[in-house]
Amino acid sequence: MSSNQVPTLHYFNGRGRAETSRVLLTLANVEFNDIRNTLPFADDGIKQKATYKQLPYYIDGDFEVSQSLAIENYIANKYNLAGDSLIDKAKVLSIQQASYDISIPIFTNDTDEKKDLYKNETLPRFLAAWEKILVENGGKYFVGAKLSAADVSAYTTLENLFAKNFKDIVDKFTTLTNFKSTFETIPSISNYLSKRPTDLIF
Ligand SMILES: N[C@@H](CCC(=O)N[C@@H](CS)C(=O)NCC(=O)O)C(=O)O
Repeated sequence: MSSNQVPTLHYFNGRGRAETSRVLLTLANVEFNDIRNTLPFADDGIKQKATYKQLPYYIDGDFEVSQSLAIENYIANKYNLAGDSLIDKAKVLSIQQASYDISIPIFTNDTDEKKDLYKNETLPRFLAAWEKILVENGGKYFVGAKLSAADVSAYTTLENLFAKNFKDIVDKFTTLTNFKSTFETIPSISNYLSKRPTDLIF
C-alpha cells in the first residue's frame, strides 16, 4: 500500500470517540495515519472539510465520512469484523451502541444524583447484560466464533471504565475482566497499547 492510500483518521489527542476505530484498524493490521489535531479546534484545515465541523473524520481514498459509529462500521465491514450474518451484524451493532450508552454518561453526567444513578444502577445493568451475552456465547467472543467489532467496542469501553475509576464495578463481572485481559494479549493490540500516545484529553 503506498502512503497516499493509507487511510487517515482525524481526531484529537485522546481516546474519546476515535479509539474504537484506532483499535479496529490495529486489529485488522491496517496501517493508518493517526492524526491528532490540537484543541481548541482551529476553524481551518480539517474542520472546514469535516461534514459537521467535528471529529472524528475518516478519509479512505476518495471516501470521507463523519460520525464515530459510521466510521467504526465502515472499517468493520471493510475488514470483515462486522459480523458474518445479518443476525450477527445486528448483534455487533447492538454491542457498539451499548458501548456509547455506557461511555457517554461518564463524560456528561454533571450532578451527584446522575453520577450515583449511573454507578449504582445504569452501569451494573449494562455490565450484567454484557456478562450474560459473553457467557452465553462461550466467554471468548461477544458475537459469533471469532473477533468482531463487538469485541473491540466492549474492550475500549471497559478500558474507559478502568481509566475513569469504575474498575471496582467492572471487577464484579469476572468474564468481562478476563475478556479485557485476554484482548490485551493479542500481539497487534499489545504492541499498539505499548506505543499509544498519552491521552491529553478525554
Ligand atoms: N456524534 C459525533 C460527535 C462528534 C463530537 O462531538 N466531536 C467532538 C469531540 S468528541 C468535537 O469535534 N469537538 C470539537 C468541536 O466541536 O469544536 C460522533 O460520534 O462522531
